[in-house]
Amino acid sequence: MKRALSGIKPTGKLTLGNYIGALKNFKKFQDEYENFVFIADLHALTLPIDPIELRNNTKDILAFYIAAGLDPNKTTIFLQSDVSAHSELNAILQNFLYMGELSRMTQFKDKARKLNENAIGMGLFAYPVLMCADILLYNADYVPVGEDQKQHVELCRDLVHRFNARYNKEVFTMPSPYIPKVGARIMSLSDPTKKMSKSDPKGDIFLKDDLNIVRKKIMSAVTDTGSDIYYDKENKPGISNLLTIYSALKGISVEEASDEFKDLHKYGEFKKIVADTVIGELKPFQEKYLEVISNKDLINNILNEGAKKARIVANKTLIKVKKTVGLYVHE
Ligand code: ATP
Ligand code: LTN
Repeated sequence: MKRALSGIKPTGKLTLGNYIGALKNFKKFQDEYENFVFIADLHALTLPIDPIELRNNTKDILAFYIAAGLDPNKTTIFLQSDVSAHSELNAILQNFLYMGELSRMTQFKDKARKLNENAIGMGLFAYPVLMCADILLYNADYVPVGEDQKQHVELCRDLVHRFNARYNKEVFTMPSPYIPKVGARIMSLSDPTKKMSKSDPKGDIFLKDDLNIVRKKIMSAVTDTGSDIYYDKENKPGISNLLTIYSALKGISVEEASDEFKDLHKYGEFKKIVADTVIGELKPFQEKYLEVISNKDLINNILNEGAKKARIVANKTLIKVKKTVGLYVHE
């Protein structure tokens, strides 16, 4: 059976971009694939973060996973730091990715640019190595992520070629990124030329926002001059972003959405329909989230069971890798 794996790091407040680009797609895999979804808490340490905030974010993500329809009986849901094989494989894989290629990663360049040179941690630089360990431990065939993570999955593919060729056997499975056709890069509502990002939260809709605020944010989203509603990312980035949000939530193409609105010619009316759609999606999601977040036993139970299942799969791969590279594995 094919496998899918993905994760989200528990930094900041999750946005509608995270939901459409990643979270919403995780459950697509749980009926037909062996599905692994984890909370990338070690990755959250790559930039300074308050410990209490990290713990709260971690519980939030778990509750979001369940609210987004992940079923712990079908999907192995776990915490990265609960499975020590991630750190162990990371230590081995560090030797198979190179400084040059890591320093070319867009995410690293973007984040490092905002820091003083003396404050760029090794973990931030080596972020994609740990991400490779995450993916390869589970022999994932598919990795559902938004557009910005594609480069990391591609680097992981390079590593698989390199590693398997070095040892002349198929040690690792080749992963493929699964990028949604619509909504892989949701833009900020206040500046539709910038990504909606939880580390730079301007014009973001947060998944926990009060629904009246969500409506206000959408109604005041920056749009373009004119009154026609059609998809044109270059000349109408604001309207195109709203059309993308609408299409992704409705499960239709942007062409189909443009067709629906071709006779409307009123941005206000259009925004109201988009707001209704987003609120319609977020309302049951938030209700489920509140149910889970208040149930500590449920959270602990899901994480304990998930960790047990994940460790079995991950340790098996780790032993195979250790043997391959010549580490002495004694039974
Ligand atoms: P940060 O800004 O702190 O780097 P982020 O908002 O990009 O955070 P991540 O934790 O890096 O969030 O991303 C979680 C998942 O959400 C990833 O698969 C990422 O590709 C996806 N994602 C993030 N932002 C967007 C967006 N604006 N549109 C679509 N997908 C997104
Ligand atoms: N880098 C990802 C989170 C992440 C991930 C992974 C995603 C860490 N390890 C493995 C898919 C597969 C991000 O969302 N920023």
